[in-house]
Amino acid sequence: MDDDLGALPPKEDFSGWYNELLWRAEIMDVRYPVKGLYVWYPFGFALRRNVYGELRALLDVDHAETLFPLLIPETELAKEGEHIKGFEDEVYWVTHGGLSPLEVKLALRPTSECAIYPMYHLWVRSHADLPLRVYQIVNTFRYETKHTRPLIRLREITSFKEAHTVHATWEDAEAQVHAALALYRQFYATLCVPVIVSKRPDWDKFPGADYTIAVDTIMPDGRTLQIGTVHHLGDHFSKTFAITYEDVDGEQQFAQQTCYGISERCIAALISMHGDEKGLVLPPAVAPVQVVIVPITIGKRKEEVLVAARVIEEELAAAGLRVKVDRRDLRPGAKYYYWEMRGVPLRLEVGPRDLDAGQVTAVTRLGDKSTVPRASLRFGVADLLARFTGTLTRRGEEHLLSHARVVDTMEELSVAIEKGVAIVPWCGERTCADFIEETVNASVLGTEVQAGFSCAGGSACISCGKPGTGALVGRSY
Ligand code: P5A
Ligand code: ZN
Repeated sequence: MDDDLGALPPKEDFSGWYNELLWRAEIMDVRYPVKGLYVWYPFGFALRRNVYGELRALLDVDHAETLFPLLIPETELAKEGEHIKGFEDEVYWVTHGGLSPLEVKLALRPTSECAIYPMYHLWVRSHADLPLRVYQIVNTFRYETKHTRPLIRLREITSFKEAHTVHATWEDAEAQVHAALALYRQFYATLCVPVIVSKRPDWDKFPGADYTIAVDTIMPDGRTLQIGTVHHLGDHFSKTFAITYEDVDGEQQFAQQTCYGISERCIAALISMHGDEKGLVLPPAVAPVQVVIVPITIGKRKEEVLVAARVIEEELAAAGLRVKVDRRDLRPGAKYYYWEMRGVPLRLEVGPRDLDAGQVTAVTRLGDKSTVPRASLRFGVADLLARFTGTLTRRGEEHLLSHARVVDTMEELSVAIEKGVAIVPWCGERTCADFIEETVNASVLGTEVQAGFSCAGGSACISCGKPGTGALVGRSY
């Protein structure tokens, strides 16, 4: 057990903190002998199940879940010119079946457009089939050459949620882009993770898209992490894969498409945003254990305390909470430490004195201590958990605001970028973006920035002085 290892490295040393947290909280085991591939511990997997349960619930309202093959024939993957150009450096190839070379090489999907769209060619017939909204949660493979990191930059993305939609008109597809962004906002609100939404510059859009809108968050060290993207594909893929429908007048039309994806980076963001030097801090909505009960059994009323703990457990479980009594033969302090590392939002302590007073002692993962009357425990616990969620949301927003600055000179930008992101006026020209990027060693991430602060607009481009609008600049993972 990780009993007396003490605190984690300070969060200021983000990489050190993150790596040690992942194994001490039993999220990921990084010892698998292939670079960029990691193993989910059962506790991490329980967290993953809850997080993806929230995502599924949001999608299931008007999307259908499906499952496509992992292997894509080279002939299909190569069809859309921009798409293959964007991914060719990153594809893993299957070239043999046993000892025999394959006639057509097979790619491990880096994403599934070229697996799904040949089938959409068969599925989409008439305007009555539209809109079509399908998603799958699968593993995908990308031979990443940048520094790999668990949950953040993987060569096997184990939890790639990809949605693929088909529409009659470009405007319908655009409405879907906005619906997908609203869905992602709602998902991240459930995780209490604040986001910045912006439109990626043209040279940074998804290969084969008309445009890309990205969802970013700000990590503890001020660097951004792209935690979701929504792409308007226009008719690029429908022309390549002949996805056509018969319109109301009996004419054949090319369909308009979107796709959007989220990976386990959502879990990296969740962990990094809320955790502290004692370990994970998890929002109740996704915590594998929401309430842990620690019986204080010193003295001779041990049996009575254990019975009371069991009754409380049953009562809270019946109310739908994920609750656990820690009956292990350990000091209470060791148990506190153990569950704090695993991010349990609420700890209930039940001892002889609590029994006599008709109460339970409650301590949140952020250290707020109170007593809850035994008679109304269910409601007291629900209230504490709801407040806890509110506190995480507020702390997250404060983090975002304190790491974002609206500035309009290069000098201010170079100061702001050391702490986090900045919004600067930019004219939209690539040469100016290149100049900004070189000067402050950061990236122009996007435009039309939507976040919890107002952005610069209508002022002079900080590079050339021509009229500009607000662009998000930051250093990203
Ligand atoms: C959208 C879904 C796509 O692949 N096709 C289907 C589209 N978009 S994307 O931007 O390339 O990827 C979607 C999101 O996945 C995350 N991501 C990664 N996560 C971990 N490791 C990686 N190597 C990795 N690559 C991409 C990003 O959050 C991205 O926004
Ligand atoms: Zn300019």
